[in-house]
Amino acid sequence: MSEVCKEVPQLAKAMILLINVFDKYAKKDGDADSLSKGEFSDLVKAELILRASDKAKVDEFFNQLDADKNRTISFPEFMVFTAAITAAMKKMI
Ligand SMILES: [Ca+2]
Ligand SMILES: [Ca+2]
Repeated sequence: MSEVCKEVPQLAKAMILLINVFDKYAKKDGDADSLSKGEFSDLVKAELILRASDKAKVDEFFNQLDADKNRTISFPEFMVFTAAITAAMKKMI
């Protein structure tokens, strides 16, 4: 393998990480395509610097993200969340 092939660009790595984190939590209930409220709560508590341990806050996030109101968070809905959180983090660092 050449040096070029071994080097995965940083942004691509970040994207793969996002997919891996989503999959890790989404598959817990057997439906790997979406996050239930419990899965979303576990993900937020374990994987974010910002501790959203407050149940009301998790519920608020969940309801805002669930754009199609089917009571689960799909990967595109999750990406809206990560984009918003990343933009908020940028203001803090
Ligand atoms: Ca699931
Ligand atoms: Ca949804």
